[in-house]
Amino acid sequence: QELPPGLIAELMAVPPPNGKKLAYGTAGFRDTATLLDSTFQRMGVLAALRSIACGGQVIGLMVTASHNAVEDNGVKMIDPAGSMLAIEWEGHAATLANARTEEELKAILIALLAIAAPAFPSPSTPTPPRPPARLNVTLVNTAEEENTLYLNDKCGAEFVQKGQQPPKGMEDERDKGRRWASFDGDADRLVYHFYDQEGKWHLLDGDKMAVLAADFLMDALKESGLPPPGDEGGQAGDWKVAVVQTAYANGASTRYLRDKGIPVVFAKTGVKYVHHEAEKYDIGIYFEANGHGTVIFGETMAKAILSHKEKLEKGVVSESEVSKKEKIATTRLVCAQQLINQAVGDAMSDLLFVEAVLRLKGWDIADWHKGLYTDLPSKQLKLQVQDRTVMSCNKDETRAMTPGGLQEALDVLMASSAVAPHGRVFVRPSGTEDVVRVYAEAATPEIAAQLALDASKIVY
Ligand code: NG1
Ligand code: ZN
Repeated sequence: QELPPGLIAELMAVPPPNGKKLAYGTAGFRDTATLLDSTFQRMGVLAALRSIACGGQVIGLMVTASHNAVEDNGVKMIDPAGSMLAIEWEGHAATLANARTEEELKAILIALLAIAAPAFPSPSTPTPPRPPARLNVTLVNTAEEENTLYLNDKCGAEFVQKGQQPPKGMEDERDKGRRWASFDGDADRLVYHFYDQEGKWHLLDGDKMAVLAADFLMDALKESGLPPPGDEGGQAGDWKVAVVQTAYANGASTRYLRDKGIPVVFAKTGVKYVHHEAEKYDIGIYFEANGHGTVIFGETMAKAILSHKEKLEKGVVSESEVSKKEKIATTRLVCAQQLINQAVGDAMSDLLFVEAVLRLKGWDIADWHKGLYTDLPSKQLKLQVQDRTVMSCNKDETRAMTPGGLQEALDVLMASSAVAPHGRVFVRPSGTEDVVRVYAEAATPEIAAQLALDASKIVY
């Protein structure tokens, strides 16, 4: 196997930045945009090699630093199933990104070509691209619209959710009652928002999606008549379904789920932790308040749903009103599994899922907003501290373990009658920024803001 002529020269013309070791982290390469020219070019080459290794299937390259400011940039590679790049290839990516001399580049590329296309590659047909589905959407804040618009600048899921404010471009939307969605730069976060009849703006965050999904799937599961797991005995309720939340989940959503008998478990903040926890269930539903999330179905459950559907279709079960209802509910479970991206939270498939559920329920966004629970007012702050590593938390990050005395002081705040009922505050060091985050919620926005402020004073 030979490298295409001119490739090395092209790559040598864009050298990697001096004195910088580039690393492929959990979210790919992330750095200041000016340092990543060579990396972007080389990831294009690596994507081609990875595609060869996957029998010609489509490989994705996501170009953005998610919700970060426009000066930051990032590039991560996505495998054909829509999941993160296979772990062995993360190392290849880093080696290629850091190769400096012509010889180094040549050696690594020849080695990768040999890995990607072993001497006698078996012929395989590439997957044809699927025809795009049509959805009638209005786009705002696009680059074409305005030359001065930057990614995530006064718009995007982070701006809307953390700031609890509408994005730029919504000024004329009052009175229209339309529903809007905000993604982040790499389209793995989704939040909804709208103006109500009175012209008041409302946010529907990840918690609202988790509850909508849980309600819908629990109803479908009950109505499907799906037999319990295992060969004999048992009850339909033996299937393990849970919603995984983080400490940032609005307390009203947790209460709503528990009141409905839907189990809620808590995991550490960050997609990898919540995803991992959700994998322990037959149906694991997870959404972070900021809009990351999805639903995953365990293998046994997925198989059981399919064989139940077959049985119903073959008429093994009698053709009654009950079985008609069961068929519809089972089809819904099958479709939900196909629509939702189970590899990773994905704003586009989450959006299609929400749209489908709303349509089936006959709900508009105001119904969704009012129909489940009312958010407790909350307030989040970011604190610049000298050394955030002195702070550590318990396993699900609901309590601060160090420095000593911090949690006790927060407990005193929460016990005060001024914040009762529903007052809750916690602090944790961010895993992605050099800050400590403070989250407070309470019965009114004023009390929540005061609670966050009082907690900040304790941290400083
Ligand atoms: P940190 O910076 O550790 O709070 C943030 C988000 C997480 C997750 C990660 C990226 C909040 C409060 N935190 O983490 O939910 O999205 O970025 O994976 O939104
Ligand atoms: Zn993102």
